[in-house]
Amino acid sequence: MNPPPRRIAHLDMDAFYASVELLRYPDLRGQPVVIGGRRDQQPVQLADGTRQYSRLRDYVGRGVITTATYEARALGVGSAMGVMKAAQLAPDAVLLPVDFDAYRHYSRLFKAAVAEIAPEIEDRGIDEIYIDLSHIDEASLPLAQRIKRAVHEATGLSCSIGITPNKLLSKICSDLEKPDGITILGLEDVPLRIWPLPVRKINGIGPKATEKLTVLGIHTIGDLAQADAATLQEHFGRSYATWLGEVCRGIDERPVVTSSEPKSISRETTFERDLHARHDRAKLSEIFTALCTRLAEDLQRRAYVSRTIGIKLRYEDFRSVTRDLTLPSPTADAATIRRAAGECLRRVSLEKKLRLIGVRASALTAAAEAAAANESLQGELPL
Ligand code: TTP
Ligand code: MG
Ligand code: MG
Repeated sequence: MNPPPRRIAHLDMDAFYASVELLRYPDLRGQPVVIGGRRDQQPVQLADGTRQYSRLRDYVGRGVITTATYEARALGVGSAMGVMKAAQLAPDAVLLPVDFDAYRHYSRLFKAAVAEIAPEIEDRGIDEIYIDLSHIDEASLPLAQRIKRAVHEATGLSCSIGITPNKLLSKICSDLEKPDGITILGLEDVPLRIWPLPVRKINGIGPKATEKLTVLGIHTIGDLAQADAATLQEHFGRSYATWLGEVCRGIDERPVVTSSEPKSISRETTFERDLHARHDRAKLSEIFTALCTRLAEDLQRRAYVSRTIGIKLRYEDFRSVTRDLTLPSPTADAATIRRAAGECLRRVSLEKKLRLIGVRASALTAAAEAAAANESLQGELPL
């Protein structure tokens, strides 16, 4: 069996710190706002219930802007700019102090919301993640829309998503239609969509390399694709030149590295029409077995074994029940999971019709670890 073609998303929150601030100061929506003040720039609540905000023009100090709303960016203000310099461009813009605790809170919320839909996540910092969508059976556009909706429901915030065959292109794409954008590209779109972009859009071509490329007359990614390999090698050395030659063609094989260990992996399905355990027995059984098989495949692909198998049922009246069963030894085997889930099913009422059925594997350990533990156990057995 061939693995499915890679489908990688990059998701980046829009004007992240500023957007979190607007959640608590919604009266600032639509205005130029920059984040980067000190505590004494905290808004003041007035007796009449309105708030008084600090303005850039009143700022004195050496502070730097972390980010700005898109309205402020339209005035030329942005990340990493000195606050006093920004004050010259946008004197009336509102200045707010940073609140990292709040940003970390919303960072956790949006990542958890995405993980509910697509658990193979590589954390790339406070406001961005890569997501491996290769094993999700849904077209890219509705999937991206569903992820954006989940993020918005969990946080009230918008984000932008790029979906392509690899991390390199997805990182570029999540930025192309910001804010609130979705950009989906295949390798065949690289000449049309990627080549016109400046070389610095490639993650890994920094200011220094950009400057050297400019001197060589290479401004766009397309210029880079046309460039003479020997010349590049002469100026950048072999390995960086080889890398430049690949990235300008949209080639990038880096895997999505999921660092955080999942607590559980589950598969569930909502039926097109409610099903009854007795009358629709054959159909239900088929769906149930398929879920167990897919769960086993999820475990195997991610190299986990599970000790606790559980089920979730949602009845036609939206009431849900769960049951689980702990096994004598961890497994990633479809038939074992199916048997355990079947045991759980015997312990719930099947009188009412069902809307949804799900299977969950928890108490996970890395398969290699479990095998090693098993071996050392056997080693200790008296023969
Ligand atoms: P970014 O994702 O680069 O920017 P952003 O989310 O503010 O805006 P965009 O819509 O273009 O993605 O960075 C995420 C957060 O990291 C940003 O809200 C503030 C912080 N940050 C800094 O503190 N300093 C910086 O120089 C940058 C670039 C970001
Ligand atoms: Mg962002
Ligand atoms: Mg970011």
